[in-house]
Amino acid sequence: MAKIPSSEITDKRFYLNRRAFIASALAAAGASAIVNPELHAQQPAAHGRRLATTKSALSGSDTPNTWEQLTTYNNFYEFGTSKSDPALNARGFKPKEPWTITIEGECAKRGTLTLEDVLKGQTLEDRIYRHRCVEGWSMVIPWTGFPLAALIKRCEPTSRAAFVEFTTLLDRRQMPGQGTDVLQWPYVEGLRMDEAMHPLTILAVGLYGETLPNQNGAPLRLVVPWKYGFKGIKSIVKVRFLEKQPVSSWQIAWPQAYGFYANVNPAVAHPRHTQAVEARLPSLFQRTKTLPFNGYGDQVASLYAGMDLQRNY
Ligand SMILES: Nc1nc2c(c(=O)[nH]1)N[C@H]1C(S)=C(S)[C@@H](COP(=O)(O)O)O[C@H]1N2
Ligand SMILES: [Mo]
Repeated sequence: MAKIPSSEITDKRFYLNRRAFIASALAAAGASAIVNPELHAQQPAAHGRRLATTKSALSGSDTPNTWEQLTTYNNFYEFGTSKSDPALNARGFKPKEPWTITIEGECAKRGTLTLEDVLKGQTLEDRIYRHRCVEGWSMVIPWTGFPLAALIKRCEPTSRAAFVEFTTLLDRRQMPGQGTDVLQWPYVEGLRMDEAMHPLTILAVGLYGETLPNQNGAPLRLVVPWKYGFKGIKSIVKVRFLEKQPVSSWQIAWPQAYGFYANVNPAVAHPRHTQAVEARLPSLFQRTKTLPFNGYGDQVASLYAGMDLQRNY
């Protein structure tokens, strides 16, 4: 049997005890206060470094989920497939210093940039965005980041660049989920150039004005608020400009369920989950109607004028 470090055993015990406690507390409370137990199954992330930020005019005004909720309920399959796995398994992840991003493809400035280079002279903004996962839950997340457009301009894409592809770090030693075949690794996502240049599209480096916790995609991840959460690729190490539409890891895994566009659309059901309603976490049963483009339609619907969004899901 593989040796389990004692720290992990302690974590596991903490987790199981906490679960049992929550289960009995829920039973005692009756069915009235149904909170998702996975939201409390792990310790929240340690706080990061405070960033110098300004509030963005593009920030929403919904009340954000708590730090605890946002750092204990995650999808990051590199660290396991259950919502509470990343908080536990990403704890030891050490993003390489300096973090480098390779710039490839149809652009003048191919090469590598460090994250420090990218952030030099860049204003960091706080933006509260709604987040909708295709699985039917939603949260409100106070990101800290900057427009993806700022990085793209600096790469000087050629006139042939019609799409941008992003790739997550591949590191089997630090990312145990990459030893499984739930997805093709490394995780790959993409955007059409106009989507990538849209002012709502950001690269996030922080949460609540502090550096990103590992489980949320440290040190750099994509956020596209009108699309399903899976477009928001984490721990990005490569940006590539392409003439043709790239193929994402989720399209490879299940093309009927995960399209390239992935615009939030209550009228197009996923084979396993309705998209008409969502559960706003932490409550599992407080359902609200899902809005087209996750409520950002006024700002982005024109990008898709004339497109059949039933076919281009
Ligand atoms: N590399 C990578 N990025 C990823 C994922 C993943 O498994 N691996 N999961 C996606 C999904 S399905 C969602 S809903 C969001 C979750 O982001 P959060 O944990 O910060 O809420 O990350 C997305 N980005
Ligand atoms: Mo998701």
